[in-house]
Amino acid sequence: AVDVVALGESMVTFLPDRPGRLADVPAFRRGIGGAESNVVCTLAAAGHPARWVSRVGADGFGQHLVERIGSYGVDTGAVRVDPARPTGVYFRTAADRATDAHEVAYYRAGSAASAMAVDNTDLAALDAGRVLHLSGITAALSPGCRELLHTLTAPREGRPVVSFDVNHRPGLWREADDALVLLDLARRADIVFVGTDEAEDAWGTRGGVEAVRRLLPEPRVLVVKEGPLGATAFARTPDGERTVRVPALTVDVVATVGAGDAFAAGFLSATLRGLPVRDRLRHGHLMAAAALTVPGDLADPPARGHADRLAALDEAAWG
Ligand code: KDG
Repeated sequence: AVDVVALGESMVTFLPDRPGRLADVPAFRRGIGGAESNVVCTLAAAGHPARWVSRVGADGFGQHLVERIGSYGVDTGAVRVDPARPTGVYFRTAADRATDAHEVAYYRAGSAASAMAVDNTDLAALDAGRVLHLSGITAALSPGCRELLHTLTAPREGRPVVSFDVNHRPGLWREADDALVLLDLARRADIVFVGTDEAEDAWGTRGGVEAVRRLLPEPRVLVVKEGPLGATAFARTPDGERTVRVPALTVDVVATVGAGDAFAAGFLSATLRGLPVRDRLRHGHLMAAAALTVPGDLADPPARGHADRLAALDEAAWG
């Protein structure tokens, strides 16, 4: 049985090895990116059977994505190859260490993944896990992708637990209303991840984490992240709502890219293992710390037993 299935576009990424303007970069190093595949790669590395569902072009970049993601132990059998559209790629400059300022150039409009739709995607493969992980990036790609997310999040018999990372990417939204679409999807999900900055950007929430919960009372579990400060989980239990906040680990940040995905993977891993809410947040922060200290999207996460020992450190160590 599969623990987690994720749907989303992945891209080959090109990263320079030193800071500077995109206009000045002479050479790039290849990596892979894609918020949802980052989540399942990290989960698979942590020992969870996981699957990635997507669409790639009939090209070397698509082959590379399938091979690299598969090398983490992720099942890629339901990935479709589109004979007519290319695999998306993107370039990212190295972040300024002080401000995290960087440039991103996407080449993904009209990509194979943007053509994902209800009638060309393996819906049975998507429904076969305990958790189905989705993100708001897919909703920005095309009307067909939006309809697919709408179908997958519709209340229905046998629906897996739906995990939704809002992942607001303002640069990708063109023809649809991002605020409305993302709010609707988040309200239909069981577990939602969102940053206070994203919520403010997309929905205009002011007043911190509680304001986000007031806007989004529906999800059984809502995780509101405050970057380096910490994260708060609002979890509905039979005895009422529990609110748990855990500060983030203090790390020397190399690049924030992929940290949110790693956080979601840690949180979901602990959720699948039935750990208490505080430990879910701690595992989220541990995985995020691993991703924050490497330049690209994906880090080698600590092995499960190692992560358990770190998560079990007492309150003092957790700040
Ligand atoms: O979360 C990391 C992603 O943002 C990155 O891998 C690229 O998926 C990506 C996107 O669409 O921004």
